[in-house]
Amino acid sequence: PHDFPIERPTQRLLVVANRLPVSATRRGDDWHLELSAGGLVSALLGVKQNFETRWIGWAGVNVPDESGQKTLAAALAENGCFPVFLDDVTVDQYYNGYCNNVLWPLFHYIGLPQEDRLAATRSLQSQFKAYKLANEMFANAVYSQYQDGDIVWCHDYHLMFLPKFLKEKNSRMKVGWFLHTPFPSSEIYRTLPLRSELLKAVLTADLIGFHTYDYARHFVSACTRILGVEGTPEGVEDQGKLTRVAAFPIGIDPQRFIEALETDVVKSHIQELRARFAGRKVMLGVDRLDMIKGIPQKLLAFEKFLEENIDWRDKVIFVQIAVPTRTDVYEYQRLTSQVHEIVGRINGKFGTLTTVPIHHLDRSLAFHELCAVYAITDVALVTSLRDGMNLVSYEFVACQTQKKGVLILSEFAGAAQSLGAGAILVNPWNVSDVAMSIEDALTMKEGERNERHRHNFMHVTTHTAQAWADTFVSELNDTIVEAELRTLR
Ligand code: ADQ
Repeated sequence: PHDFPIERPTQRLLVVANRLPVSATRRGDDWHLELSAGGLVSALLGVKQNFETRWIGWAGVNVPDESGQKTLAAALAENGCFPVFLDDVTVDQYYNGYCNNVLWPLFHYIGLPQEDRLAATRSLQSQFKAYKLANEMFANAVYSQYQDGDIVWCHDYHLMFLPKFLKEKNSRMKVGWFLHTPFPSSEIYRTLPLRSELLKAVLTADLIGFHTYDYARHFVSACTRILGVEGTPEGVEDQGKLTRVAAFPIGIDPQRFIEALETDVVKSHIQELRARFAGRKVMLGVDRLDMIKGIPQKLLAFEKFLEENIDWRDKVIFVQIAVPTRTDVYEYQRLTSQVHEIVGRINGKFGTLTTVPIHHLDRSLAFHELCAVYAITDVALVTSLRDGMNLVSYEFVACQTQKKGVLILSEFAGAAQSLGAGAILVNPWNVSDVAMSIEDALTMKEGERNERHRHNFMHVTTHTAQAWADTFVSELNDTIVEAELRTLR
């Protein structure tokens, strides 16, 4: 009966994250925008095909003047981005303070501020106030874009109050929330003052997602123990209202890496690096310089390996790329000096006139450089003390189509649950264990390397970022439909 397809309006997806996927720099009256190609950005480029996506978040710059705000908003709007303007005080209290000095360490089992972080504890109340206020500003920005039928997807620990503020504005809004970090055991979560308020706020969402089943389970038990609500196989139920809680493991866009390896720029970079490191096995670490990534522990393990394996001293090089982040937070400054000190000591001890065992870089790499260095690596070392997922391990696997190198992976990264069978799993706190794993990895036979790589490559190429985003969004749609049916019954 239909001779032509029925035109359905494309559903709109509002993605809300602390940071927009572009960074803005002021150039006189104009703005220069640069796409930051993180995991979340490439994941959501995929859903773009089915949805009209809009981003809402902070542009990472303080723009105090109204005319600057106007021109920036106009430039961003052309790229589907809508800014939240945060002043320096809010950034300090909300972002550096409550997000990065309280929630981030707590969710990664480092605990609440104490000793030298005690100064921050005294202002915890005011940081919490700023956190709520910032979340309200995000809610206003979302609401000014919102149209009936839109789906709102909130991201990460920065925005735990956002679902509540959005539902207060419009209870029919479809709201999902996804946490990119681990959710810790309820025994550590419950140390947080004002723990209930945060949980209640998140529970107003329709769907709550985590990387692993364990994080989801920890969240549900925090809710049942602290709020006294009921945990069900589907999520959390409070007086007849169900909030769906489930695991949605993220992935990468593997094609982007596989295709890059075929480009001339990456190929010539691979040649250069091969020549530079000729005659030596290459070990690699790529991390933000963060206390959760276990960089000092990994360096100590490498030191122990060199101490115990004299023959390997001039046959291996360890390239550690450590991007500085959150440089305003004291803990991160201290970590940088600690890492530099260990690198200096090891290079001093084992270096020769012509070479040093650790090649340490305090900076980020361009995409083509990153692909090349992943491709020439024999052993990747991912030794996070805790990590929501860890995409570096996925990216390494995607770039190893030729070499089939070995991945040493921390048990405490979410990725251990997906790449565990192909990687060598380690406890990063056990320096001897990691040192022995380095030896095993460097001497592993080709047959075993191929088999392990095959397993990991299969996972990385099937559990992609696009699949992750599609699953979350369609589950969110279904959750709403189910809820509506329940109210009709
Ligand atoms: P991150 O803690 O940032 O992410 P990760 O998942 O490894 O950790 O992602 C880092 C990204 O930054 C990767 O795409 C990587 O290529 C890039 N990157 C890191 N160092 C770099 C360097 N020196 N140069 C260039 N690029 C670099 C948080 C959580 C993780 C979770 C992700 C996604 O902490 O556990 O996997 O979000 O949910």
